[in-house]
Parts: sequence; C-alpha cells; structure tokens
Amino acid sequence: MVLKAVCVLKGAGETAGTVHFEQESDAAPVKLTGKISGLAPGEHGFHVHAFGDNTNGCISAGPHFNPHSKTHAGPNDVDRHVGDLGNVIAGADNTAEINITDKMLTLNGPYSIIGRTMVIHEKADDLGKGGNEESLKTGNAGGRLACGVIGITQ
Ligand SMILES: *[C@@H]1O[C@H](CO)[C@@H](O)[C@H](O)[C@H]1NC(C)=O
Ligand SMILES: [Cu+2]
Ligand SMILES: [Zn+2]
Repeated sequence: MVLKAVCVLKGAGETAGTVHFEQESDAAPVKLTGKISGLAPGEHGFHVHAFGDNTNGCISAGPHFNPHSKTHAGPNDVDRHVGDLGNVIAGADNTAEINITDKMLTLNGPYSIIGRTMVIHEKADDLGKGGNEESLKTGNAGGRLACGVIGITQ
C-alpha cells in the first residue's frame, strides 16, 4: 500500500509551493518532493506544525508538531520534534527543490501528519544549536512566509 498526501503552500507575500508526500509501507519513512518559489537565496526552515488551522494565516498552525514532547533539533537527530525537517535551500532563481526522505514522519497511525500544516520560514533553522532558549523551540527560523494544510491525495 502506498499512502500519498499533498500540501499547497501560500502566504501573504510571493512565496508559494507544492509538496508531495509518499509513504511506501505502513510506517516511516516518508518521501517529500516538490518546489517552493519566491524565496531569498539560502536556507529556510521547513517544518510540520501542529494544527491544520490557517484561520489567522500561518500563525494559527501553532508550534512544531511535537507529540513526544522533545526539544527542537535537526532531522538527523534522535531527539527532535516529529515536525523538524531542517532547512531547504533556495538557489539564485529564488526556488528550493525539495527532495527529502524523513525517518520520523508518517501518513498514518496516531502520529500522522495528515491534517497538520507545513510551514516555510523566512530564515535558516539553527537545528537547536543556536545556544539560546528559542533555538530549542523554533530554531530561530523567523517569520512564516507560506504554509498549507497536508491533505490526502490519490
Ligand atoms: C533525491 O534524493 C535521492 C537520495 O539522496 C537521490 O537518489 C535522487 O536522485 C534525488 N532526486 C532528485 C530529483 O534530485
Ligand atoms: Cu516552522
Ligand atoms: Zn522543531
């Protein structure tokens, strides 16, 4: 069984994109592919946030999806928020190509990310290594440029 999901990211500015999710078994990993445009060249924090709520823009999505009550870290760390996907990198064309295989995300079960929100940030995520309190919560990734709810697709 292959599970699939999609997320269309939009925001107040010109940042926009589409991310496709695919899970080939009944557990992690999940593969993410897609593209986000309208980004300043360089690294941008990229996370799954807890709520599929965009009523007040991306801010209503709440904090990083963290069902195991861990501190913020990078995607390769054992102790991390489930939603911690690190950074995507935009090139000189202001576009980030997404090609991530993540060992912790799932599209089914009690910790499924379906119905939650993907957020792309203004700044780089310091992966919890910034040496301050905020680093262990958000990675100091700054404002939310665009976001979208992760939905089931065929
Ligand atoms: C995506 O990443 C995988 C694993 O690193 C690599 O084999 C594959 O060629 C990449 N695909 C694209 C389109 O960059
Ligand atoms: Cu985020
Ligand atoms: Zn986090």
